[in-house]
Amino acid sequence: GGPASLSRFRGALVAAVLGDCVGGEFEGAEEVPMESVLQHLISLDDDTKGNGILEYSDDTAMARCVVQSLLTRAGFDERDMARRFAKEYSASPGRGYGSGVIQVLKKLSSPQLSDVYQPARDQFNGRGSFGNGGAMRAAPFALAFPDPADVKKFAHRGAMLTHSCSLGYNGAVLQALAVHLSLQGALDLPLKFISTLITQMEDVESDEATLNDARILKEAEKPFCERLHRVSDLMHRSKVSIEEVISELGNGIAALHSVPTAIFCVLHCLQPRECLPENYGGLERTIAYSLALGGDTDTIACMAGAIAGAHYGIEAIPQSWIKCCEGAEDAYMNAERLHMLYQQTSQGG
Ligand code: R7I
Ligand code: MG
Ligand code: MG
Repeated sequence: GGPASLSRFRGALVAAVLGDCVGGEFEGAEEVPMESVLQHLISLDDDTKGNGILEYSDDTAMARCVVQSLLTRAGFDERDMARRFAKEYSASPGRGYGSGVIQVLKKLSSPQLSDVYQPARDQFNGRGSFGNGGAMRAAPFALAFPDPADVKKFAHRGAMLTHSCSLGYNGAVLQALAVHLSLQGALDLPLKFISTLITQMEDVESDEATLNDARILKEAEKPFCERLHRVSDLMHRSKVSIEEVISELGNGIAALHSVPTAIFCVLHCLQPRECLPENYGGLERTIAYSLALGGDTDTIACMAGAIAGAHYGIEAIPQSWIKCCEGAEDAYMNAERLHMLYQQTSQGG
């Protein structure tokens, strides 16, 4: 489809759910042989399975809250979104939430709370979390707001409800921007795609809070920019091993060690790769490759899925995979509603 087509919206939201559901199998595994990944993916084609056998985790649970809030309020409403996160957590606490964020979600359910951003600020001795929980649920912001300035602003605020460290919320901004660009067809020119992201993040990471957090945590001056330069370097190499990707970019639970990694997975899989089946299209390659990195597989595949889905569109996703994943049908339908909201906003209505 063309820029911002309905197919791209559906692709983004559905592939994010697939990445989460399919990636859950390997979350936390240190080494994942590609053979195991392919076996897992082939098992999804088995007709006797299907009907949502793979449950989604916190990644999708929270993204669904973001989607419902943006749709119901026709824009960003922090109190509404916070209330939905808290309600979702208390209804299904066993979805695999990060150990720190649980405290925030419990506090957010208190009716006495006056500032919904305060519980997140209290995390980790007042510095806030740098986990990837803000980034894993950031894609819907790109599907609700056509203007990249809004995408950045609201992805930031939405992440701040649980992640007040800049190394957490800037990961959400980066992920939302990547989905935004992909929706516009920007992955047709991969080198321009990565350089645009670097330019954007140069600006995002130039504020005082970011420079301060980076100094305290002994990271590069602009941590996400530095990682995106590494992504760009890896893109220019003729051969890159999984081990090199993990050591250069990471596969962990910190936003800094997973968002640039997810972006790399998408870029690397734009073309066929020796380690992946020839009959796989780009979307399938991206998901398979993300899982083979091990570590935080559900989240990396979820984020890579959103970016790749926005590029390839819904037609690139195997029906058998959709059938196996809890929440994929809902994502398909919600994508259409987001597409309508996005178009209303583009037309200034
Ligand atoms: O970021 P968050 O929501 O977790 C998301 C991850 C995804 O992989 C999901 O699939 C799920 O499995 O969890 O949850 P947080 O608790 O805010 O952060 C995740 C973890 O990162 C924490 O439990 C800590 O181990 C670590 N972490 C920190 N450790 C030390 N200092 C995050 N911030 C800090 C910190 O400032
Ligand atoms: Mg999860
Ligand atoms: Mg995870």
